[in-house]
Amino acid sequence: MSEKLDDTARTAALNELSGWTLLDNRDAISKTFTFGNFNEAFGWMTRAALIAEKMDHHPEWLNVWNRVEVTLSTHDAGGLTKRDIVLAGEMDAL
Ligand code: HBI
Repeated sequence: MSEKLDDTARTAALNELSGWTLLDNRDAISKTFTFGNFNEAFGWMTRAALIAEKMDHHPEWLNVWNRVEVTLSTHDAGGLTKRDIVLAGEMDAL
């Protein structure tokens, strides 16, 4: 299982990503992705879902038309781990 990231590691990881922020109320990162329409948003979610399933690491997310709000945290570890950072990077790259 992944270890929770310490303060130095999470600051470094967040600097490498763009647009992801730490939540105030729990040990997780989030980002809102905005697309041109629902089809684009859902197409992106489908591609992200296939990556998540391959990683056995799954997002918490909410879709409203062209917007997808994503929260990443490692439930097994009770907080933010390298696995969240890797999935965040894959989502950014899609
Ligand atoms: N997804 N975000 C997240 N965190 C987890 O700890 C996790 C997961 N997907 C599958 C998974 N763990 C499995 O290892 C089992 O706990 C189901």
